[in-house]
Amino acid sequence: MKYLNVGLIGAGFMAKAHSIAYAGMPMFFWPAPAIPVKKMIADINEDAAREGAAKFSFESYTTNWKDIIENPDIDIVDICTPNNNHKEIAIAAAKAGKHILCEKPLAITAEEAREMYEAVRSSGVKAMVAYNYRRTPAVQLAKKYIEEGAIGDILDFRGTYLQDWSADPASPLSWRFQKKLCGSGALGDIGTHVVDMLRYLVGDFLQVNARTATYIQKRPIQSGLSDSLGNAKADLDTPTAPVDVDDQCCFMVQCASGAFGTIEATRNAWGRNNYITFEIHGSKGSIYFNYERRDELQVCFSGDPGDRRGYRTIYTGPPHPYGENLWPIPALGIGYTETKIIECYDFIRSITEDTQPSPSFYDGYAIELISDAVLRSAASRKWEDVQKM
Ligand code: SOE
Repeated sequence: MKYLNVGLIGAGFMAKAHSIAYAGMPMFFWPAPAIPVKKMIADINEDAAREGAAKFSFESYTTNWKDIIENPDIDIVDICTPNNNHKEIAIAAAKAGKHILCEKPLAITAEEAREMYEAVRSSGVKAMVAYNYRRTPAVQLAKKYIEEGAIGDILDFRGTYLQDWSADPASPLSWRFQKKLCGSGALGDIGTHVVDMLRYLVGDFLQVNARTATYIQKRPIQSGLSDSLGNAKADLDTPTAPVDVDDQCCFMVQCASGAFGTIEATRNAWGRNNYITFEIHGSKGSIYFNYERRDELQVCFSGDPGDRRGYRTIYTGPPHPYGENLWPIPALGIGYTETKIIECYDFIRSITEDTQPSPSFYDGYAIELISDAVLRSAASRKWEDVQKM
């Protein structure tokens, strides 16, 4: 059995998701392509690093991420830090010959993403961006329908990612509201998940026309980098500081294929929690997915008899992508963890089979070019081209 040693940087929410995936992957995908070994975890906050090592079962911890890069035993560098740190860590890891799993969005600008993409291309390491939702079996089934031509030529689509954790003005100013740390707000944090899924399903984006809004212009300052995702409420007398990223973004998309669509993302939509949806209309049928009902894919075909035409629901299970390795009965339930376990499996497999992981840093860079075009368009109030790579 092959073993791959993991060094994970950042000990917050995503570290938990990735650590569970490293532990769980071989239990689902047996025989595993390789067993990930949780060697070292890093966090600049020593308490977080120590606690992370204990909680997530890492052999050791450090407050200096460079210890992971310089450790010759480490095979994989897993980047779960705020977005502004991704570039420096990823480039150092690539130069040290480590494979990289990097949380999304890849970078805070397209220019940074380009440098990261070039670093991994010239070093030849495997590098994946953690856009996990495309790995939901129902999304993979949608891809299969599209590739088989079941819904014909894609005409148009709409995608959403709606949450409400930042709708409360008492929700503090974490790194997710500061441009220099995150790059953009709802767009980069959650909109890019939908961009990844739709780019994967309908193809390259050529042009966008966008609007963004910042509804809550100031938020209470929080100490430290840890991120409560709206759960910690500040006192009324806590000093505030400006928010300089979007709370909401909405844009039209013109695809290279001719298909046309809309995408919206907000973290201020009361009542919506992890409302990731897409609906794709083709010349011969339609597909609808809603992550809040992620075991289901709804499909409708023009060839169905007229008196039975309409959306029907398929519950994913063993016959579907990844299904044989997951649970033995359809609709037993795919969760966030399973999407991360599948992501881990595909990433480890790309290393052991020497194949290109997907979404790669190339895809991560392509998504940053789209985000840059969205922000340019929101400022110019005009259609903007997505720059070529
Ligand atoms: C916050 O909006 C967040 O944690 C995102 O950053 C994740 O990528 C998303 O999947 C869950 O919500």
